[in-house]
Amino acid sequence: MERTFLMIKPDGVQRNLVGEIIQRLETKGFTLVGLKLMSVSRELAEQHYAVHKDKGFFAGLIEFITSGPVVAMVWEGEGIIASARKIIGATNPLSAEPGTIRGDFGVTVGRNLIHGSDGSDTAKEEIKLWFKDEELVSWQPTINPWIYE
Ligand code: ABT
Ligand code: MG
Repeated sequence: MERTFLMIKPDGVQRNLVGEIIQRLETKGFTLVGLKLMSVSRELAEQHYAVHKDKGFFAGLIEFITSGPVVAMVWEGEGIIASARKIIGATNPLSAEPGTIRGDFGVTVGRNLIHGSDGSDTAKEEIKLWFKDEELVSWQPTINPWIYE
């Protein structure tokens, strides 16, 4: 079973999309193993987006991510890293397919609603950056035999 880090950004929280977004992942069949509403310190935001530190949009991105509460989550499931990226949709919401979160609810790249880890190394790093071990719950939903053969 694979795990990924997903974070509903401040725009998703402000627009009351928390329930909608969680529902899409739940009904897909994925399992929530960590969840917290939190404000993001500048330090955490800069660590999370360190790969973009030399980009022109970095300062604005840090301002945005620290501007209001986010919902940090760890989800589990087979192939979840790539699958969650598909459910989320393309980085630029105008290019994201309808049916994806960004395609259905977003308009601009700087307000694209949700983050998802982009590979197994970044998923591990991001889970460690955002969650303590004891904040994650390992459990086997009883519905799983109806989701996985
Ligand atoms: P994240 O899931 O937030 O990492 O987005 P994604 O992986 O789809 O896209 P990347 B390239 O990692 O973008 C990170 C954040 O930077 C914002 N951004 C990106 C801009 O504001 N302008 C740009 O030109 C680009 C390329 C979008 C992402 N987050 N927000 N908000
Ligand atoms: Mg990214």
